[in-house]
Amino acid sequence: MTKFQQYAASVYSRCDELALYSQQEDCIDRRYLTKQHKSANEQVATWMQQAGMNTWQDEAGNQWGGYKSEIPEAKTLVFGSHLDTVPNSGKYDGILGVLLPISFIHYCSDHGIQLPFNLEVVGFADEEGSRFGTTLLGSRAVAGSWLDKWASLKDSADICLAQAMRDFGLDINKVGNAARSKEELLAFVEVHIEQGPVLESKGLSVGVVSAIAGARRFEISVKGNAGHAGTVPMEMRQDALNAVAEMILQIENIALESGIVATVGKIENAPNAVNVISGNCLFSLDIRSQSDQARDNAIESIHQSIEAVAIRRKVTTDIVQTHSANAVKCDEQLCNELLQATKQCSLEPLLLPSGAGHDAMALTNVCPIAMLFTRCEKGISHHPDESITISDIETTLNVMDRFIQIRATKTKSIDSL
Ligand code: HGY
Ligand code: MN
Ligand code: MN
Repeated sequence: MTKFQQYAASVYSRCDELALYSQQEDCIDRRYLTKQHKSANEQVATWMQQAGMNTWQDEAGNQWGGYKSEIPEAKTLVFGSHLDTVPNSGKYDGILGVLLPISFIHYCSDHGIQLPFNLEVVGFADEEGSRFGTTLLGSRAVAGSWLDKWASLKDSADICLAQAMRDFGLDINKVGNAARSKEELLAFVEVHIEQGPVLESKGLSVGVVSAIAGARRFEISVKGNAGHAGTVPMEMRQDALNAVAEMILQIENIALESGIVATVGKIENAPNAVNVISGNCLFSLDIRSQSDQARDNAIESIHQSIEAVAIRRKVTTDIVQTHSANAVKCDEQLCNELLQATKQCSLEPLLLPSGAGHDAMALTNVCPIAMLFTRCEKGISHHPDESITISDIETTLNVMDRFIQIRATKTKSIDSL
């Protein structure tokens, strides 16, 4: 048992509590600018206040908490992750990275611990992109890389982002005020479940992230010719769904050959009737790689393959890119400090890449970034079976504690120069 045992238990039970804020009865589904997002922000703000933090919500809907240093003009070390989820998600993706640092700060408050830098925790409002398709909206607002064209993004109910912000009580014209300056930030460190099997396979509770895979996302529409399932001969059909089926298998082959990952996760078909040949299809495509060049080469091959299928099957296509984030290397000094902190906890230090995307990617152009992974059972994520242990939460808190002590010592020595 360590000094963080009760704080770890609190993180674990609060993940259960936050899971209740969902737009679906039978699974976790919390999306940007919904009433569940608002309630989750309010609940997290309450926990932040109980931890002795002052709280505010920024103009993009991100929830913030601050634990100020007594040193005037101190710079700020930010921890955080996202509070939104994918549909039918687990309880820990993003959430752990918000609740764990809040509990660490609660420990600091309880013990009157003062630091030579401010600590802040942010709950980003939209990392998954589940509602509007484009991801990292909250963190890109903080990074000052919000795009005006996003105002017209629409959700499945045809509500545009600007209207959804108004309904939430935000003004999209003020989202620029959410941007933080380079001068005030020391670093951004994101604690996150690994969402993969490596830590578990090595019997490790935590790992330090070396780099985050780059991603590009597309929406691909395929237009054929609807028709009677009984009367149109096979050789005369322009079947959109069959064309998409062939495209998806070709995408899978290209991904296997090029060592990248490609996922078609969403598909819509119209008119979607048992006795009607498909006339229109819309499907998503998510492509990732640790190498932007490998990713982009594979995308070029995929585009060519899609066009070849379309010509042969006499259907037309329209490919729209909805997201692009290049691969990001984590800050070397921060990684070394996290590895050192891991060793100080008598744990085997491990540096590993992240195949998943994270908010930290967006912050890399305003401050140095790093990530600390916590083991999750069987690497399962984006699924209700996502699972972690209180013991691994406690270990992560211990590593965070050591990391902050390393940082504080360095900051004091720099300040004393
Ligand atoms: O899709 C991802 O990599 C992240 O979970 N948003
Ligand atoms: Mn996720
Ligand atoms: Mn995540």
